Amino acid sequence: SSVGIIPTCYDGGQKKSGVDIAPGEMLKAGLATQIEKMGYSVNVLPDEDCESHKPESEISVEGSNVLNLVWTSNVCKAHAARVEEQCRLGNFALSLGGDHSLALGTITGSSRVYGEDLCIIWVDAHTDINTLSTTDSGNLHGCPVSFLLGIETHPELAWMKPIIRKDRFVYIGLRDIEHKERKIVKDNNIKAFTMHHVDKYGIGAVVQMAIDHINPNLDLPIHLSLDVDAMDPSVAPATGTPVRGGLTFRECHYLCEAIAETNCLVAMDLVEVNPLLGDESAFNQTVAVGNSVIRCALGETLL
Ligand code: DIR
Ligand code: MN
Ligand code: MN
Ligand code: MN
Repeated sequence: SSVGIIPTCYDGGQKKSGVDIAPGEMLKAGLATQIEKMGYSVNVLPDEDCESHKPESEISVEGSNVLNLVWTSNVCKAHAARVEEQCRLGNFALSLGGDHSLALGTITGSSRVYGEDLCIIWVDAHTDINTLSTTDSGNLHGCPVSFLLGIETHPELAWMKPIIRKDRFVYIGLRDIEHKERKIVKDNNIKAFTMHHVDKYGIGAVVQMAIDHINPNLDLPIHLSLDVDAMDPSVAPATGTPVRGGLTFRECHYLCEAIAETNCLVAMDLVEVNPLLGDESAFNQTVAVGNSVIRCALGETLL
């Protein structure tokens, strides 16, 4: 089988530069060859030219301090088409970001092919479910889930036509949830496993419960959206918004292995690696762990 690696070096969904050089660094560290060695054929697509998608002027949204709405929309629309193409070819669609606003495109792309069957596992320290009116930071990487689940919409993002079902969406790894986001998660009945649940039940049971919730018969396609900040900063330090108390090295690898074991995984996002945050060893460590969890999700460590 084949893996399409789709790099999009976008950093406009948040304010720290550096997240845009992650795909290049992950590829330089050997990601494509590593996946080839596992027996896949790998097609590395060119980097998206994000600068060319920058509008002459941004729009402002009333009652919102959102930044880069048009730019993010343009980049994600282009990225969605590339993910869609890989899925249509029957390839595993591996998106390398970039910040997590890219998920507006990644999941729209896969859902165009897999429709309402598509299940999402969102692994993150954060819920990323702010709306245009609840976001304090104005950073769109804190908002993609609200658009994907149809909780928020904006004419600029009308191309998304979100069809992700709330009962086929689940969080794992949460520990930094804003007050207004908590209300959105509860009001919409979205299944969420926080780090509290990981401590209480163990990662094995949490992943089992998460998969049982979205895909009990293991007959539906799964898209894994993995924000490296889900991992503990001691494991993945080079990221824009580290939060202590995250998934250990093995917990995150186990999670990816368990998802690989379902044979349902069709697409994955690896986002929020920022090689410029921290020293060289933090950088190398985070790039390496990013590549390592990707290989696990593709089944590397399974017998
Ligand atoms: C915060 C931080 N909740 C925000 N979010 C994220 O800006 O909306 N950090 N996603 O990675
Ligand atoms: Mn930049
Ligand atoms: Mn996060
Ligand atoms: Mn995120």
